[in-house]
Amino acid sequence: MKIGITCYPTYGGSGIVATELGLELAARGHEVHFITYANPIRLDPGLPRIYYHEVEVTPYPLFQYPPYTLALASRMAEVAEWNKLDLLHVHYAIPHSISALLAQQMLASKRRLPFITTLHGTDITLVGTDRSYFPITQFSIEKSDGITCISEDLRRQTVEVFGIQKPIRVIYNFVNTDIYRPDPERERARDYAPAGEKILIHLSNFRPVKRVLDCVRILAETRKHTAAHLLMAGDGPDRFAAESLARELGVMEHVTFLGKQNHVERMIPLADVLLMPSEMESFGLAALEGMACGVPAVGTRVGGVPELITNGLDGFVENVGDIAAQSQRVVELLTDDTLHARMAERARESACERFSTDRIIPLYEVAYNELCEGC
Ligand code: GMT
Repeated sequence: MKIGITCYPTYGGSGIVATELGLELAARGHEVHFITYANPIRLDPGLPRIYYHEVEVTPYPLFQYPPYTLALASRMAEVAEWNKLDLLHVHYAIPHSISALLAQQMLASKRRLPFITTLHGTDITLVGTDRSYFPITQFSIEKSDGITCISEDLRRQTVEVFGIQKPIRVIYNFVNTDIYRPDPERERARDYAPAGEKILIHLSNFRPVKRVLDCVRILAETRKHTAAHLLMAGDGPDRFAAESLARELGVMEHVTFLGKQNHVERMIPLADVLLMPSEMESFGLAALEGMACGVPAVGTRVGGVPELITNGLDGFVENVGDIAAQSQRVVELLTDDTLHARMAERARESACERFSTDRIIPLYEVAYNELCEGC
């Protein structure tokens, strides 16, 4: 098939999922056209059957807000026509679904161009429910020819909050378990923990919803019981506050702020435990990447996380903001080698058995085929 993919190309789970989906589809013989305003971070240009079409948004003194949604719609219609795309697949409803709908209408007299919208979380739970975006989000989801979302919990919320009548298919996020895998050598761990301290890792965009300050608090609590070092991968609005808190709690020398990372698969296997203390997480891709690397997560009982982590089996989930309980789980994992080995093994197994590319990508192919029947 010839598939157009649109996503946010910068750091964020939805863009990562969209990019990796495109790479996997191309590897399976499909032709994939990324239509985005920048090259998606995990996209290696030059791979077979992968094309990248940049969306240019021309500024003009009259435009206080350059109309990206319209520039994207124009580019989608052009790319679809010139490359004879079978469908568009947009990730994150706002504004990508509306652009796809416009592109579809622009081409309507010439050909049918169905589009599928994948909901990722904050497009529904935070941004979509904002008063100014609610009606357009609802409209664009209803107008999508196909709708998928990344957890049962997100489907429930989408139906409850937006009253969507159309079927919403749950397709869980996935991980390439050949790329994300344990590293028994863990050579580079010594760079961060020269005295053999255990390593905690957190990965996110450091937005308030991620509660990155909790990671610093958990480290400080954990260090009262056992030596540990925290790797903070990513960047965003709460980084400065996290650094300040680390100084305040006297643990700054035990935290490394790594900044944005393009190859998290090289960092995660260095860790013993992954921290995901989020306020909300519709899936929790970082935890899945950790599980695939044999790094159990201590996360929170929110959104779709309990669908990913089976509490007590392949990781732990505790209540949001309960630093004592989350630290207690971290300490258990760092001090009980038998527990850690068992959980690390189960985490890897869960990633391979439930969320591998071999299992999940065909579900998207089925959705595409159904969408294009009668094209
Ligand atoms: O978590 C973010 O702030 C980024 C956001 C996105 O859309 O890029 O992530 C959402 O999509 C990810 C990929 O499907 C999910 O793994 C995350 O759980 C989800 N984030 C939230 O629900 C907060």
